[in-house]
Amino acid sequence: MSDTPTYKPPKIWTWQSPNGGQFANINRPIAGATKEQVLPVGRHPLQLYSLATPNGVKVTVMLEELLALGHAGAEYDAWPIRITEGDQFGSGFVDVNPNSKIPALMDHSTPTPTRLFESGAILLYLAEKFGALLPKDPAARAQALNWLFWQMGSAPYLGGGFGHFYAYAPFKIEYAIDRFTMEVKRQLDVLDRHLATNAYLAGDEYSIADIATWPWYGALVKGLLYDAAEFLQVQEYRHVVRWADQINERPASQRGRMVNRLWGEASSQLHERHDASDFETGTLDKLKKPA
Ligand SMILES: N[C@@H](CCC(=O)N[C@@H](CS)C(=O)NCC(=O)O)C(=O)O
Repeated sequence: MSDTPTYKPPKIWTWQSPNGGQFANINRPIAGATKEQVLPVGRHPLQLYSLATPNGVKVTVMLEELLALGHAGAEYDAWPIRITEGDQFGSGFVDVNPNSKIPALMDHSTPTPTRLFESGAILLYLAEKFGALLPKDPAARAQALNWLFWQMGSAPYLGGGFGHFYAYAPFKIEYAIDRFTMEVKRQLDVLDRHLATNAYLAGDEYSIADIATWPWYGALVKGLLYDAAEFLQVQEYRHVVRWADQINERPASQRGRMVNRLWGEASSQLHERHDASDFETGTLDKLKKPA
């Protein structure tokens, strides 16, 4: 191994900020709000506070899929939370998600408003609320939940582990990159073996398990995450690639990935979403036009 370990942890860790890593300016060892910031509320019962990161788009894809299925009650307002500017530490956001991470959702249609955080919990809540995208058959439903929770437990190794050390850390550490590359390739192989004999993660039906997993592992094999397709030799996972290509074509999936996206091609960004027609007009364009 080419790295020589030089760091000897002190007896007591102290916070030395910033540490030079990308996003280091938003990392803190304490929870809670740092500033008063009221969240905007639009006209729909569902108010989403998010950003088009892999965890964020799970929810916008879900809402767009529900709307495509004809569930008008899934209409929503989506407000961007600029995590690099610390919006997740605003008092209003912390009231919705004490964990200060996107996505966060408020459902104002319940007798008292329901606050929702953790993307997996939000997907399950919406699937149950609308009776959609979660198989009704108990055995298939169990499979969907297995894979939904597999994703929730596995993706931090891909994002916080592999992605962090391969793409974002201020210097490359062979030990860390090796450790997390090994795990991510193992995870891809888990998916690949399952998708060799299953159209979707829960079997024949597209479900919240696929909606949760595509933005991480689907995007990875499509070369959309961490510029790591060659490094990981993603083409070897051909059943994952087949599944990723299939989901990539879904119009609701494409729409969902645009919502609260603040970077990339202008045509791929819809900063705020309040109505289905926003996809035609584009809030980015609206924001650019003089009032
Ligand atoms: N387990 C959470 C993870 C959410 C998460 O990590 N969100 C990131 C963006 S993908 C975030 O808000 N980061 C801001 C921060 O850590 O301050 C979920 O699935 O909802």
